[in-house]
Amino acid sequence: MREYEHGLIEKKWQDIWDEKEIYKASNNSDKPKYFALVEFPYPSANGLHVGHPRPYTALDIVSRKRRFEGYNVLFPMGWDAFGLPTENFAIKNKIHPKIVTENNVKRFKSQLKSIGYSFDWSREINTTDPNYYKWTQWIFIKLFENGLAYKHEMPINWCPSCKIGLANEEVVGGKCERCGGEVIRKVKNQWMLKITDYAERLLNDLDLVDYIDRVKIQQRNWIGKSEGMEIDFNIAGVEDKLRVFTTRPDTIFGATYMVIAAEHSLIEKYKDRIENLDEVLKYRNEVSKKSDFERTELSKEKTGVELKGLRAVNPATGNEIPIWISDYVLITYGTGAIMAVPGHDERDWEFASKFNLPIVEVIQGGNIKLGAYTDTETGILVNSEFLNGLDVDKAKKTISDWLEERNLGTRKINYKLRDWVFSRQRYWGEPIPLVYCEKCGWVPVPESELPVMLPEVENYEPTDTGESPLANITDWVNTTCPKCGGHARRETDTMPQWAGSSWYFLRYTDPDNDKNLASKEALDYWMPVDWYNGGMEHTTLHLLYSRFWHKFLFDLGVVPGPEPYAKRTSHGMILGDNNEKMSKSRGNVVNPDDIVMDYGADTLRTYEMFIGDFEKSVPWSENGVKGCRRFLERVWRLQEIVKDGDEYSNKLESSIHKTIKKVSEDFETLKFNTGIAALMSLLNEFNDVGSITKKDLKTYLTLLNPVAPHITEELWKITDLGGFLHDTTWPIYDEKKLKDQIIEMPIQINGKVRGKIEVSVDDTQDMIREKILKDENILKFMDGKEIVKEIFVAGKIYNIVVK
Ligand code: ANZ
Ligand code: ZN
Repeated sequence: MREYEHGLIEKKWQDIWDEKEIYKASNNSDKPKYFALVEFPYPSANGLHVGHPRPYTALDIVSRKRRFEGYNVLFPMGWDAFGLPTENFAIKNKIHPKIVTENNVKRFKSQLKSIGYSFDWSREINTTDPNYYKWTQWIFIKLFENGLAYKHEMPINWCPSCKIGLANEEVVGGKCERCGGEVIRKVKNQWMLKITDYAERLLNDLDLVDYIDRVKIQQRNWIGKSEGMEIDFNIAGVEDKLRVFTTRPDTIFGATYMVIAAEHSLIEKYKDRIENLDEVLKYRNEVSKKSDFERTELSKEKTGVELKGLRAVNPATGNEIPIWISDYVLITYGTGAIMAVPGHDERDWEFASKFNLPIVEVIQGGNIKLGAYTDTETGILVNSEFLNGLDVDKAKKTISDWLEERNLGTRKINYKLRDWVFSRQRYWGEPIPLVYCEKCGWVPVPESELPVMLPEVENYEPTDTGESPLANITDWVNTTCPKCGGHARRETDTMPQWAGSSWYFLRYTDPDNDKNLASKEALDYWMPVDWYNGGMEHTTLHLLYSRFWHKFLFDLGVVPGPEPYAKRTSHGMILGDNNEKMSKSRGNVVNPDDIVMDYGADTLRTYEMFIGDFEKSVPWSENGVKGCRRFLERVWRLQEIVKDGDEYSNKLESSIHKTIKKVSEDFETLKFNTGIAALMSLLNEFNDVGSITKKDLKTYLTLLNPVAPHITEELWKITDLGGFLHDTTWPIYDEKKLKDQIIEMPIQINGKVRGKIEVSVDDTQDMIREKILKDENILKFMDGKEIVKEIFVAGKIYNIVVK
């Protein structure tokens, strides 16, 4: 027997598969289709990380299994290559981002190829390819034409010392990630996408798809639908109102003060009336530096300042109540102002307790005495005049009608979901394909002129003013208006990294199409994606953004259904061996290249799937890798015990059927680890029995193949199982054979077990009696006596009484 030389074997089979194009999907096939998708990677300068192969191997297993099951499988790969890390790397190393991207893609691709994934590389896409981003721009224009893209003043994170706008991820605890300086908010006019128009559909259509629960829950929470009321509170002494959003209008008699967000327009408007303006402005300035997250952190001490000189009037009680400014109310939600009900809202309670504001109980069983939040979703109204005695639901309805009748409020549904800030003042992104004309306003670039190419620039560093570096290229910026022919200026903002990934799966269906983003036939055939696996960190951004674009394209008649992904699953992270996140600075990064080199791609794949529960985070262990390598070496030695035979070995038959069932089910339900464990224990049984038939081996190699495709294909060849493993079909189990076929049946003589005999589960009592009476060892205990009674329990035991 030759040694198990993984290097030679893996390279050899990768070349053969490539040459035979067996992973190429056809757009024209009689087979049922199966579209398996993994999130395409960002080709960073660090190369592949051992975290990447976990989801890729999982869906490679599913794809390989589906091919065996007779599907026409599309399992594609590409590059999500625009974005900040490349741009920053380019600036630092003075290499053009295009070149950086090319180099990184080359490296990623060769790494992925070395792991033996069954990707259809003929459909490779790259979001930075003009033939690709032409269609990203096309979709943007359609959004614009349909009123879903608009310009709006939005605060961005701004580092005054680096003079650049920062992405949220680049702000760490309010400080600039690069220089450590304090980050402020700067208001910029930004392109926004109206994802909120789709909030209700994004929520309801979760019922149409098969996503794991935690993904659905996160999406629902992120969309955050709330039903309540907008209520107007008069401001005493002026003809103006302060509008609030509340989900609890029933508690209005307990509203003892108001709170507005730091950015609320009331402050500017009544500057002259506010007696302590300096104090208010000082507080507002402090708050402006904090992110929404920092502002609303529950555990932190409440802060705020009263607006002296301005008071609101509670429309239910007629009482004048103070107005405060505090960071716990956000400008970005509801109306940016609240009626505070400290008797029944925890944040209000903390605030009122700190600043000695009156607390009134309006629902029995509130939290006044406890000082901790109790459930006031149910209960009976008190201290609330005409609401007294009603339960919460009735009170809500009564007060809502009462307020609406008096034009003091309207029922309102709010969503936590915000419109999508779509502008970046950066170079390495898709140019936004619009021009601004003094006469015509914003005008889209005509489709025939797409793509608007990202121009070559000398310097792609961010500008001092916070504008995109594109703004400095006057030749490019100055253009003519497609509508009136007059002078116009191009938009110099680029799109966010999320743009290219919001529709990429569609392009895989027809990647070279230059007339459409993909042909109707291709989309009708392949969509929706049958199974999409990706990280939990993408649940609320990428997953929601792409569902939004897909719904929009559905409304345009471009795609055949309302949802892009029929099924969504998510994997856990792979941590360093010390249980911390792998990172350069912690020095615990494992390079998959080393594992492929030293142990082989099949070992890497097996280990990544065997490492633990696929959905949980798990630490890397070099010993675990070694264990998987030893397992494959034992598989390799199966060639020494295989004998001819077209049937399963008697002694192994039921174990094999059981393993087929277990592996088939586990590979469908994210339990790759227990599926592999079943294959490990079947291997032990093979070795215990000492010899196996070709049929035993065939089934074994087929089951293991999706996990370890190279070694199994090689063994198939060496042991002469006929043709290629990749041409075989997935084994099926026989329900009837799941029970053990051969068992060792204990034989009792006068109440004592005196021996065991091997019987088949189908053997009749007579057949077994015959065997017993031939067994010398057992006959000894009968001592020539006469059998007076026999009790036979099929499949379990044979009792004999002799006298
Ligand atoms: C009075 C009240 C009484 C409230 C009570 C709650 C409990 P959800 O469910 O998340 O939509 N709120 C409204 N706008 C806000 C903003 N911009 N920043 C911070 N808080 C805001 O929560 C709605 C509730 O959150 C609203 O109902 C309001 O407080 C607060 F016993 O009004 B409530
Ligand atoms: Zn014009």
